Amino acid sequence: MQMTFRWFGPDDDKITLGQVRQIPGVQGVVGALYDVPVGEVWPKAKIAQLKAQIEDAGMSLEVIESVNIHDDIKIGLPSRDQYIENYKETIRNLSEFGIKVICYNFMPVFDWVRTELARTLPDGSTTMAYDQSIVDTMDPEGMAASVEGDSNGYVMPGWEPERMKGLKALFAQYADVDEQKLSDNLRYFLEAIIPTCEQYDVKMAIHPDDPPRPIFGLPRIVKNFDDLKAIVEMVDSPHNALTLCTGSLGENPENDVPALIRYFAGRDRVPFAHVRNIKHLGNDNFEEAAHLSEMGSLDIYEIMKAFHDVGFDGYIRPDHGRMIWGETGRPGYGLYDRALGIAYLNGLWEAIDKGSKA
Ligand code: CS2
Ligand code: MN
Repeated sequence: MQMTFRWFGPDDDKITLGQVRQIPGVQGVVGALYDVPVGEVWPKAKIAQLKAQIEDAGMSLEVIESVNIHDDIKIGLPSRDQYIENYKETIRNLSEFGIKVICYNFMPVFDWVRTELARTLPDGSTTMAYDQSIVDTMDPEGMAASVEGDSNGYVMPGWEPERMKGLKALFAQYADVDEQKLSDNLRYFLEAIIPTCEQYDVKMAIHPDDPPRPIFGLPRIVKNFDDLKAIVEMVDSPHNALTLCTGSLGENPENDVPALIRYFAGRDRVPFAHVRNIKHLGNDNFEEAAHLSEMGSLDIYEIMKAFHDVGFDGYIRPDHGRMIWGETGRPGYGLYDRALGIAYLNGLWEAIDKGSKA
């Protein structure tokens, strides 16, 4: 496995590449261009600049999270063909700079959803949490306002205020998009782009829905084993792959995360993994926990063992962390707790690896 760390760029992240470089075992940075509007081609000059910044700091850029998908592709509008052509050009441009994996999601309208971005835990740290009963009483506008108000001034990817202004119109466009239609539109997209991915050796890695269930009446098609299996079978190629996010999938207690890893990583369909722990609170509610198994509901040892047993050699990163030691910053993306997560994941991996050879 190759340990990586997500970084939001010099203007949008308090954490410096110099700090990232000092986390033991981090070789790669997971990056993106945040100033290219969704649907437009990523310019080579900007990709080159990002890559140079990261390499100057002694690390590499091989994973992009995310090249987002324009809603017209998800809705299936005639304009999707132009957006798909743009996407292919972005894939070609990224491949020129050595990018191996593109993480993306296919969630309508919103990216991940939380009802609190800073819930205080008994130890005084803060974490992100989800309460289904709040979502049930909120409308999408209320949710967008709550995320914006709670994010310490950062724009959360997927929650860009300009997009949120057009929420009503966007919801109207999705009115007749059910799960079947959304899957058909994903298939259309994959059939169009995977030949380009094969030619340029870039793997597309879809991120699961977070939380893995429909919200606000919008369909969700990346929630569980059956969904993931249907997606990898839509186009049977190792370039049509998954971002195995243990937290997103693990938010549903019925998902057996180590079994999902054994199945999909064992079939070479997981080039990129997000590892984090979450704590189930009943009634579909959860909060994000420290990575250590005993702090949450997921068994992180079993998760790392599943990756090791199938010979996982992809990229991995700690996903969200709590805010600890007085750190302030982008919710979920502080330095300290994610660095602790990396130390723990590396420790588990070393023990599993040496144990397997003893
Ligand atoms: C990420 C997602 O911050 C997060 O929760 O895991 O936002 C992820 O980057 C996207 O869903 C992938 O497109
Ligand atoms: Mn994730």
